[in-house]
Amino acid sequence: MKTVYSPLHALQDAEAEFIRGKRVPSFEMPRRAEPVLARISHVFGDQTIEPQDFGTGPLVRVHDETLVAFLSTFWDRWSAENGPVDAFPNAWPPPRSHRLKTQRIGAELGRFCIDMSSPIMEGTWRAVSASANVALTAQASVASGEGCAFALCRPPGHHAGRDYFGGYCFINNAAVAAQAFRDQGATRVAVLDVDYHHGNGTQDIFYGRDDVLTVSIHADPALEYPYYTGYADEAGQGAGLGFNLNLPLPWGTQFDAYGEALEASLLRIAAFGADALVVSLGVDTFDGDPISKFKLHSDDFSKIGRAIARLRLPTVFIMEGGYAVEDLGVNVVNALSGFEDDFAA
Ligand code: SP5
Ligand code: ZN
Repeated sequence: MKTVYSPLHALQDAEAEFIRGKRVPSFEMPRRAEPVLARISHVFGDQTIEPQDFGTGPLVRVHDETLVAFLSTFWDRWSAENGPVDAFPNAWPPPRSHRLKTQRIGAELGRFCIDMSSPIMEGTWRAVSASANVALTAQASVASGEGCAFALCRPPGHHAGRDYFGGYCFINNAAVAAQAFRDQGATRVAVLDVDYHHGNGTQDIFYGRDDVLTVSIHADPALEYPYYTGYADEAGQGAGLGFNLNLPLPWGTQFDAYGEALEASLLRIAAFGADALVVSLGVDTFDGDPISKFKLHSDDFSKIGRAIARLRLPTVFIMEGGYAVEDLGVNVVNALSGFEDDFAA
């Protein structure tokens, strides 16, 4: 399988995030890409390419222009006032407030940023736009008949919504890729999100639409980030009603129950009649993951890949979460090679 990768990801290098009041080293770090890249070249050989530059056009197809403008200009404004300090919000607009009246930089940060895990630093925009270009290059490769491709995206994307960012995510790489398929003539596109956390951003972007089916298998949001979305009763709205499927699962979930949710997801996607598939591939469902509580083993990721291959759809895999860095390469590549083994067969 062809992999798209950009070394610019390393420019997003957060020193810290805040968990339970504590400032801790960020779980989402540049080092995450290294074992994945190493395992890719070990298993697939030298099929790694650099992204092309698609500019911001494809990004504003799924995000508000205000978010894209904010992310691309924030650092210059912030660092002029505050010096080279990683930016975290310290205020958020409460419900029923005048969220648009102030243009003070910290206040603007609070209206776009939903949490304290996703600091903006000098290289953030270059890393984030490279990550989106990685996704778009993989999508273009699949659209031109490649069958499948892997976008080794960093930072990840699935928590970024139409007009907000957080959860280590700034631009929704999977949504950008899905929309690119639509804009190039695909009638129906499915996004399958297997990251441990609900793909709230992807859901948000496509919630009112029936041309992009969003399916997410994740930890029960009553227990886990992102807490406020990801429940089973969120089915879409308006024309999109019936085109969002959430499959929340309890802490401790092993492959038996996970596999059943996966089968239900694949049945829904097959019934939808998708022309193309985007997989938000998080492997933080691994039992050794430091921030998660599912119990999948490395060989279970091969099963996930093989199951997805049965859809026989042009497929772009987009890297999302996964924080057990030592095992990341094997887990990600098990999913990809499981897919490829059964896809070709
Ligand atoms: C892309 C992605 O996987 N983003 C995940 C963002 C999760 N941020 C909240 C982390 C909360 C961790 N709580 C458990 C602490 C265990 N020591
Ligand atoms: Zn995750």
